[in-house]
Amino acid sequence: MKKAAIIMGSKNDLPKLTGAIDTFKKFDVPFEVHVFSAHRTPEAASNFSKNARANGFGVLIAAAGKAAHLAGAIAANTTLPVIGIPVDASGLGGLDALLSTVQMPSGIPVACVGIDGSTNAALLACEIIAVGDEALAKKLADKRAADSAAVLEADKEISSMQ
Ligand code: RP5
Repeated sequence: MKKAAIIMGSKNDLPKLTGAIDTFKKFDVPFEVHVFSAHRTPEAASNFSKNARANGFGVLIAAAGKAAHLAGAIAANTTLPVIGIPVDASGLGGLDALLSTVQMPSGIPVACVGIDGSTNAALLACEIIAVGDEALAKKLADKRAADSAAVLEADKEISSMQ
């Protein structure tokens, strides 16, 4: 199976990424976690990205806050799918990072999830890997079914209170 990477711009972003880490563990998707900054360690970020396909990765997640250019910088150096997570790391509530991540100029795509949306980023990464992996696709479908059942159960419980 192809690996996923979670790359964060600062170790201070790590608390926002537990949802992604837990999701990869839950679905048994192999992953690595790294800290590379687009502005503090541009060469390390670029080297990782340039070599990611040869190193067995199938999808890269890049999480950053403030003027968040990490996902774009990673995407510039690979044709692997890149998912950006805008992190709330400033007094602007993450809107700064959201706009920086989502508004990539045409030609270098970055798929952007919601602010601090690390669980969805990992689920999307799993779905990308599952395009070529039936067993993983089945696990994802089972999760959807379990989520649906939980909502139907909640409806029963809440509606019976009235
Ligand atoms: C971004 O700037 C990082 O992704 C982080 O969210 C933010 C602040 O970084 P630190 O100054 O806390 O390291 O590059």
